[in-house]
Amino acid sequence: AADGQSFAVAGMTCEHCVASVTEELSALDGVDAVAVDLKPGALSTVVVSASRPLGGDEVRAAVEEAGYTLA
Ligand code: 9UX
Repeated sequence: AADGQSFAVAGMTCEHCVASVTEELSALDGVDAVAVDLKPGALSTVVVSASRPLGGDEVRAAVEEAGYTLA
């Protein structure tokens, strides 16, 4: 899942955070894979691979639904 759109997410500190964000983003239409580079105390990098271009608003909504903030 190295290919995809990259987003910076604030507030993720543990593997449960990773699971929550991955679950929400995976539910978006066309998403094939979600890869998270967890950086506790900093901005984590989330790479979303999808069969279509993802809109920033839908990604933001999914991240916020999981309880985090799109930087
Ligand atoms: Mo537990 Mo990760 O509250 O924020 S899910 S540390």
